[in-house]
Amino acid sequence: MMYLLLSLSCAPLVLPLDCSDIYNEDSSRPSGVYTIYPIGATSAVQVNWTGYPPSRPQVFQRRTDGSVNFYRPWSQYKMGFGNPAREYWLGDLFHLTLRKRYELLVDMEDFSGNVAFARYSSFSINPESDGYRLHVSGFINGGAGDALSCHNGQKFSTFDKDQDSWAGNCAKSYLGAFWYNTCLGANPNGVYRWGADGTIYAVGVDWFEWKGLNYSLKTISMKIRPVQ
Ligand SMILES: [Ca+2]
Repeated sequence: MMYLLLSLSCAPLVLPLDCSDIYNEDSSRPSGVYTIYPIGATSAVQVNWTGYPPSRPQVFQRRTDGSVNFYRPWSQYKMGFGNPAREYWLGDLFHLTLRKRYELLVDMEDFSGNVAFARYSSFSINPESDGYRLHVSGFINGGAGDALSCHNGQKFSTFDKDQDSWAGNCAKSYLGAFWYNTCLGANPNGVYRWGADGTIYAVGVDWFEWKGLNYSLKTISMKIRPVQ
């Protein structure tokens, strides 16, 4: 019994908040899927740990091949879904961005092998009680242009929770879930299509300032990293 008590008292009590905490604990860990705890022991979330130093970003959204359906209700976007190693949405970004200051990097690729990015020096999300409202600023152009600033200050909307600034329902009209305004400059959670497709306007994985709203990207990922 004494041994058990000693073992418990010596057990590591620090749970990782994010990937930088995983790195700080043991930088030699291999790449793979690890568990983080954004708000404590009962908040386990799986993330894809790349093994890079903590200055490298942590992905919270990724599209790569259309393998996951992103047309999902509020409860799914709150909880997270998909496969951390491929296409996924991490869920509850409020708690992820609560304790540190973060910047945002959006990487994208078209079906011709061209790549571009958009970077934002400040990124945070309000609690669910305020609709996971987006705060993004400090745009830096990596060739993609700025399709996100028009979403700044908006609440998150899904087809079953219309919190956009349009009289209609942006999530239903554009088949995604996002911080829709009236409605969109970017639709990263839209329908996965294969490049140029104007059959149904603006329902694809679009980034207006780079490829327009009738071109669905091959890949897009949204990732954050702590800033000093
Ligand atoms: Ca509306």
